[in-house]
Parts: sequence; C-alpha cells; structure tokens
Amino acid sequence: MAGGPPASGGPVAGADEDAIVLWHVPLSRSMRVLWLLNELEVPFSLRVLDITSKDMRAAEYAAIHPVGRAPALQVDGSVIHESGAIIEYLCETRGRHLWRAPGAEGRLGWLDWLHFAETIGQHIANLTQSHLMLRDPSMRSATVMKLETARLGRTLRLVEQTVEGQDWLMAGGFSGVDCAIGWSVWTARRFVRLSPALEGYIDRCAERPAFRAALPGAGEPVLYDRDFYELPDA
Ligand SMILES: N[C@@H](CCC(=O)N[C@@H](CS)C(=O)NCC(=O)O)C(=O)O
Repeated sequence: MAGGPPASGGPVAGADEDAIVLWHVPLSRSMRVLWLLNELEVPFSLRVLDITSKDMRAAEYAAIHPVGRAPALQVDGSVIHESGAIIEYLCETRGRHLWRAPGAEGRLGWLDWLHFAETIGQHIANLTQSHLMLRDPSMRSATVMKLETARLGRTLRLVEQTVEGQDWLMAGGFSGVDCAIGWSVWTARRFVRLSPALEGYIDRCAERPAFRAALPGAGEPVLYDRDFYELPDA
C-alpha cells in the first residue's frame, strides 16, 4: 500500500530505519512472513501482538498499521502491510532463489500462487471469526460456517492437484509461495480434513527448521486454542 495509508512509505518514528521489524500475531497470516524471514536468515526484530487484547487498536500501532492488522513490516525505510507484497519484496531483494523474477520461467505460476494464498485466506479469516471471535453461539450462522467450510475445502483442491505430483508448488523446488500457501493449508486443517497429499505437503512445510522457528514461543498469545474446530449443528 505504498502511497496509500499514511504509515506506508515512511520509517517508524524512533526506530532504526535500516532495521527489519515484523509486527506479528502468532499463528496468523504474519506467520507467512516470519517463516520466510527465517528461511532467508536475515536479521530482524519481532514485535508480538495479542489479537485478543487492545494491542491492534492502540494508537501506537495505528501509527504502524492504520487498519490495525498483522503483518506489518518495516523494511528499507518503509512500512508495508500485505503478506503477499511483503513476500514478493523480500524474495526480490533478499532471496532471489525463492522468487521468480519477471521474465523467468515459472513467473506467472509463482505470482498466481502468491495471490491465491488470499483466496484461501479469506475463508480461513471468515471461519476464524465465526469459530473464535463470535464467542456467543447465537451470533454465529451455522449455514454461513458450513458454506465457508465447503468453499475453503474447494480452494484446497488446486493445491492438492499440484502437490500430488511434486513436493513444492513450483517444480524447481521450495520457494516464497510455499510460505504463503503452506501457512494457508497448515491453518485450513483446523477447519477441514486434509487429503493425504495435502497432509504430506504440510508435513514437509512443518519439517523445515525455518517453519518451526516461526511457531509461537513459550508464553506467547496464541490465536487458535485447538487443533480442529467442528461445525455447529445446523
Ligand atoms: N490480506 C492481508 C490480511 C491481514 C489480516 O487481516 N490479518 C489478520 C490476522 S490473520 C488481522 O490482523 N486481523 C485483525 C483484525 O481483523 O482486526 C494479508 O495477507 O496480510
């Protein structure tokens, strides 16, 4: 959103503007970025936010992310806010082996996967809201939850078709889009049962040391409190 909300395009007041800083809600979409930063082995600082507290709405954080979401990343003197844009920028500037540059073989497929992560992500967000944020069951719609679960499962078919035949999304091996889609599939498993091919894919993701280093540390607030959320009776 450079050129968009006021926090974009400028360094964070009082912070070393050369430093990479990630604002992160453990287990949320910002885990995509934390995982990638670990893969890249670049120095960075982590600011952990608790989504259930007032952290995200505090004036201090509004100066970083005017919409109060995670991730936010300070990098190269700017703050950027979309996990997909962050992944592309980090790969372009710090991990070209995990990128597909314009003109390179696989470029279109790489871009498609990067953005498809948010097609999956929107259903995860809706289900997270219904199962976790709407604590009073009378506020939930069982019909919408059922529909969102079916729609989430359907998005995963595209990933399944690909990882049935190869370990990673790109034929050339692990790349930045596995951080985007891998987190999405790994999180989707809290709401839908995965096929063996998808289980195999997230097992390969979860075996990576950089992924393990992106899991919540002891005492950090966690977004999800169980492995699987059953649908309520309609
Ligand atoms: N499309 C954005 C979505 C960011 C987003 O909505 N993050 C969630 C966590 S997964 C959040 O901060 N939610 C807090 C809220 O909605 O108030 C991205 O991929 O970075």
